[in-house]
Amino acid sequence: MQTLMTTLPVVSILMGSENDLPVMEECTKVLEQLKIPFEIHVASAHRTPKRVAELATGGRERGIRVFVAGAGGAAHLAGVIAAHTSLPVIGVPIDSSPLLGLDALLATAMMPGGVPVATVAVGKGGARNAGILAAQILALGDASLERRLLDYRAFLGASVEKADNSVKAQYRGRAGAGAKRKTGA
Ligand code: AIR
Repeated sequence: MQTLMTTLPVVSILMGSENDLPVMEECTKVLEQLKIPFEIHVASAHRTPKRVAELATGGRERGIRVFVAGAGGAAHLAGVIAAHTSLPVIGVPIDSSPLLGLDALLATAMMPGGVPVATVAVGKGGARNAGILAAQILALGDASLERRLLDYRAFLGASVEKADNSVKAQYRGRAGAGAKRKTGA
């Protein structure tokens, strides 16, 4: 199995506007946590279409293996990237418009047959999942990244258990908390 022994970027993150960064940072945080090198760009399918085409077309040559594209409104960024490369493209719909991301969700997800974009949820949760999904794709050829992903899952599980204990502690001793449901009439 081939291992990613490189510090060159393997994920390319594009966003339609600098205003998308607070959402897309959720993706960069996950990639940093999983030690996956990435590049990051602002490029717009409508405002800088040639730049988007160049970044997408040259991706494979730069060593990129997965694209993550976040955009809001008439969000064509992920789809345009997918039109220019055969590398996997993950689309993050961003809730930056008066339609709160429903427009971006449909524009990103509803690709014509033959040119897929793997679309995640709208907003920060989606951006985070885009990072994890990119890592899962890369981990198919990288056993040590697979281990880091398993550690990440374990960490998620542990934080839910911690939250469970914290909520129970807050309700301990309060009327009704922990009371057994009466059965029968
Ligand atoms: N956008 C930029 N070019 C094409 C699109 N769809 C999106 C950005 C951002 C929204 O338009 O991704 O979410 C508003 O961008 P701005 O720069 O006006 O704040």
